[in-house]
Amino acid sequence: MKKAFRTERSAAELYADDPERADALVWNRRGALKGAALAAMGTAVGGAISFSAQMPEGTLPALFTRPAAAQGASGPQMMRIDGKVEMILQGERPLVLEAPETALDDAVTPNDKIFVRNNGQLPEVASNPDGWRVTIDGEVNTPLTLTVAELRSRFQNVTLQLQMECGGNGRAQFQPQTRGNQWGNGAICNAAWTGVRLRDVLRAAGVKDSGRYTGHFGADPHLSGATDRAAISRGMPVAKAMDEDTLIAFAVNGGPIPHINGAPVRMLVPGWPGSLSQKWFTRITLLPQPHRGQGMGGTSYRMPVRPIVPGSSNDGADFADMTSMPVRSILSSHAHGTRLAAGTRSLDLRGAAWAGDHTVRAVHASVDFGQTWTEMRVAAPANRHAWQRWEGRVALPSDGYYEVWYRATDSEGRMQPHAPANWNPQGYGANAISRAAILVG
Ligand SMILES: Nc1nc2c(c(=O)[nH]1)N[C@H]1C(S)=C(S)[C@@H](COP(=O)(O)O)O[C@H]1N2
Ligand SMILES: [Mo]
Repeated sequence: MKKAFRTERSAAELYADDPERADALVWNRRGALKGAALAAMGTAVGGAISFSAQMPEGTLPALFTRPAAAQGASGPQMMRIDGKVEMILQGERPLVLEAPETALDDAVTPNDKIFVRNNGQLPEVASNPDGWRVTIDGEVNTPLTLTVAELRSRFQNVTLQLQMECGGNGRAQFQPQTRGNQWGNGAICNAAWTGVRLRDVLRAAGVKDSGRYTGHFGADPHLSGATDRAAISRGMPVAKAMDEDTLIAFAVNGGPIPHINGAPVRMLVPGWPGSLSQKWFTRITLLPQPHRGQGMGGTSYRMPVRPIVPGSSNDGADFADMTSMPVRSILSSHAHGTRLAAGTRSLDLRGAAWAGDHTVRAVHASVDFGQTWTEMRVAAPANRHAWQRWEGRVALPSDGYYEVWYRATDSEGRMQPHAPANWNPQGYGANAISRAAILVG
């Protein structure tokens, strides 16, 4: 049986009260966690730390560094809106809601568990969804304006499970903290989207040789209400637009798209930053050079090519646009901070993993601070660009405090790293191994 528990204090509280004592507690004299310090740490996390001898030097228990929902007031702020399960509130204006990892326990993400990332205001609900118009213009032979009904009837309809992940997913891992929503791993969904292939529509318009990049537009007003500014307007190289999995979607999970997730029609650019997947989609333009819309250039959705000093300022001029998202995994069977009955000696774990345009080759879990790793079973993706479910069992030798560490390896052999790499001002690409605290007894 799972039950919430409270820790006595968080690392932040410890440090705020008495930094010297906190340091002594956490680091001891030689920088290793042992003896009295270990006992005190165990008290603080609510149970003796199992495998403490394996804890890498300088590692703090995950329950200190990342408060759990089960810790009540010190945990993340939750919010429930119509049509969604209870989500982690990342921002109210614009509204941004993250799915808790345990909400992502379905192979196909239901509508009420699709995260929300708005940059502007919500547009009005379309009174006639089928009559909503989408324009294709710019470097094309025949500019087109098509209604949703025409899109549906003129082009082949396809249904695919597709990852849609915010470019900043995992941002909370970065130290120093970067600007933007402090996402955990929950800015991801894998719903079944129905629509037409963008490439079929682009071919109907006839992309000229000069049409090398796209620019995307939507109907949501800018947060300020200014009518000459877009809430967000991103674009990509035409090759990604021509990928057979890049869709103009008018349905999700067999029904209409929820308004907050982009109804009546949105783009789906799987495996690349979610910001490309224009909601309330109205127009795509073909360009000879990269689009200069809101969210393009500078440090937006761009990463350093050569690492920069963490915390330094940078105009991003030398950065490169993000393309395929890095490998990441979630644990959906057990929430961080779960307490299990005394005597529990094994855990059946499950979750999902994905790797942008690539696939996931392996997922491993460790309950001894990374000393030994158990290989999980990883299912094949339902289709290209779908996430992959994983499951497996780990043994727990005694009662106490554990951390489940979980990490995926992509088809290119790249593994989630031990710490987020390539710090950048807007906090993209943090995909370090995740740690979920579990208390037995
Ligand atoms: N029109 C429009 N499209 C948009 C956005 C937006 O604010 N407006 N946000 C983008 C971002 S940053 C992400 S991560 C995804 C989120 O989609 P969701 O809210 O359905 O989860 O939509 C993208 N498309
Ligand atoms: Mo995003």
